[in-house]
Amino acid sequence: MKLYFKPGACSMAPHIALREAGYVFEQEKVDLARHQTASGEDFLRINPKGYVPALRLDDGSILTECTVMLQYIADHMPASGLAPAAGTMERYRLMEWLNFLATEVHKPFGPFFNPKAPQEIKDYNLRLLMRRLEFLATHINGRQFLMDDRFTVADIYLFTLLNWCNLHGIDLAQWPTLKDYMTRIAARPSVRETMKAEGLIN
Ligand SMILES: N[C@@H](CCC(=O)N[C@@H](CS)C(=O)NCC(=O)O)C(=O)O
Repeated sequence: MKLYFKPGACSMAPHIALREAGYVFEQEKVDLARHQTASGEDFLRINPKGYVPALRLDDGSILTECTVMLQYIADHMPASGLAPAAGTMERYRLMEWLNFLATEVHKPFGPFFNPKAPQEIKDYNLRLLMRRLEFLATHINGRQFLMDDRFTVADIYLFTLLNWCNLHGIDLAQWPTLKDYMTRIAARPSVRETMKAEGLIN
């Protein structure tokens, strides 16, 4: 298996999940502006959508989309416990979280990474994100993880997204439950190893 990633981007979620689940895998950095991998491959031939993450499976095929990849990673290492079994109500709850994170938290961050995005769009999205973060802080209050005491791929995804708050001047200290949640997850060996491998921490 091989993960195509950009340091600190949403590809950090499958990266953490691969380590958390105990996979042996390869990884290759992508220069998204040039659509080129570190070894010089044309990334558009790997993922014509042009974005990370992309996961090359052992049969050579490519899987894209964070939420799907996270479930694939969890399902193929069931002992990791990173996702409840398919078909159970808990699994639908997990998918509910993953979909919420992808559409209501991940995407509104988009304009903040684009220097050409109009300020009105950034202001609008910031207000939206503040509401989502408020909701998440209330939900996590009194819980260890999104799904109570079960650590899942949804927590890995949320950690990856909340990590962007620092970059865009959103101070998580205003939600102590979110700040504590981030500290708890950042301390996991898989998270530290991933952030080291991506050059984000020493
Ligand atoms: N729908 C995709 C979105 C992935 C995405 O937004 N990737 C960003 C990094 S966080 C990216 O590669 N952006 C570059 C681009 O779209 O050209 C997913 O959920 O995996």
